[in-house]
Amino acid sequence: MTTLYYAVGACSLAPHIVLEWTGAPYEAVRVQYGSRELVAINPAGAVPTLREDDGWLLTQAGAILEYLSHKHPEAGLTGGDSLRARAEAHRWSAFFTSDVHASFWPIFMPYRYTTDGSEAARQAVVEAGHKLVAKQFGILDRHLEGREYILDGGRSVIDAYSFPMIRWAMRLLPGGLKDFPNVQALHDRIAADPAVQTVLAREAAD
Ligand SMILES: N[C@@H](CCC(=O)N[C@@H](CS)C(=O)NCC(=O)O)C(=O)O
Repeated sequence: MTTLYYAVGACSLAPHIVLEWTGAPYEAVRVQYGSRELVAINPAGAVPTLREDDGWLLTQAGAILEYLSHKHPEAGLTGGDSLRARAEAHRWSAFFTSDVHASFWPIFMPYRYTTDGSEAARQAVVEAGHKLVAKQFGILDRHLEGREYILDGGRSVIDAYSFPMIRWAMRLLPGGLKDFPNVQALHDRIAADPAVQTVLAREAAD
């Protein structure tokens, strides 16, 4: 059986949702970042980490999501199979990995971005992070104008990828999503899905 190692509320929420969407059996194992258990499986100590029952391991959220979408084509989560559809899926996956996820790092770990240990310096880094996140959410919001989902081919793994990051923005941006109504609508659409509610309840209950 496929096993997903996840941490509550982390980006691993995306493959957790996708596994639920596929309807195939899987095991979700809650871990702590950097724990001995996780480092033994993934030396980076990070989630998501996916393991197949022959021992094959896959890390990196974007790669895991692409793998799951092609492993379960019947679930219809690739966003389309044409050359351009695949390129668009890759483009938006890279956007979430490199632009959106990375823009949260100064907020989550401001001490990594300054050698000044003062509270004022830490706060300045966090505020710079807020600006970066807002810039990326502005791009996503404009893209979503008039769309239900991120890719032309309908609901896809890329929507699942956006979901944990949208939740972070709701919690961490000073104005939440008030300037991003299309992102709010995407959030509400995904959050209303019964499979997503199942996963959120599981992560909250563990
Ligand atoms: N580039 C990796 C980043 C994974 C990552 O940093 N995940 C976070 C949770 S959202 C984590 O496990 N952080 C713990 C750490 O880096 O120590 C990916 O996209 O999968």
